[in-house]
Amino acid sequence: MTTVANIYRQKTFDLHDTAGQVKALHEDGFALIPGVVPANIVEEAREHIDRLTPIGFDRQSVTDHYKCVFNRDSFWLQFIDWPGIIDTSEAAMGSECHIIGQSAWRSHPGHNGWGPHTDRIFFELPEDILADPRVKLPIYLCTAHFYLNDIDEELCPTYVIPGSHLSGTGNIPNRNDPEFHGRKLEPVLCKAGDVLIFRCEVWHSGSLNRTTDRTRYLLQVHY
Ligand SMILES: O=C(O)CCC(=O)C(=O)O
Repeated sequence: MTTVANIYRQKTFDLHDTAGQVKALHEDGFALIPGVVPANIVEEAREHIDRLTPIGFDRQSVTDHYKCVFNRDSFWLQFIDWPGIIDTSEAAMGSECHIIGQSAWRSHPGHNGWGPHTDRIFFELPEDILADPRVKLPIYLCTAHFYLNDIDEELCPTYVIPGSHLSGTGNIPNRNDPEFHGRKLEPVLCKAGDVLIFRCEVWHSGSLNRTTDRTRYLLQVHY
């Protein structure tokens, strides 16, 4: 009998465990969901990214970045309301939540996405208020990362600090190597077809593609 090593460093959730994922968004700031996109669609998505050409604010270099790809090809529409992911989005943000972007990335060898940040802090709050169990910070904005490669530490994983959305601030102290309640940024290692959904206040970062011969393919849906 062979055993498969567990590569996951964070808690993982079943695709249809909407309540568990929403609880994780409130407690950790993110939820990692294995096995969302089947291998054939992962492959097709990579091929579609390879065919994109830059327009407007898109850029191509060591990092290729294409915005709002739902405008380019109906292929991308399926990711907007992917079963399970859209259920969590709507349960977290309300049934009227809608998408505000869909970005496709190719991060080539040498891509350096390091830069711990929040995506948006709508208003700052003292940490002790957010620690009060009577206070539940509403979820206003989330991003889902659809990973289109197996992600190891060499292939520019996304980094997160669990619970850091409860800092109440986007002014991250010691920004290059931050810590929140004793926790540092940790890489999200995962498989092609996995999804990480995270709320905008969580401290997170891209990182360096240390490989010489692999490109990370990523699709983001911003709700
Ligand atoms: O490249 C990544 O994994 C992270 C991207 C990111 O931090 C962002 O788009 O805000």
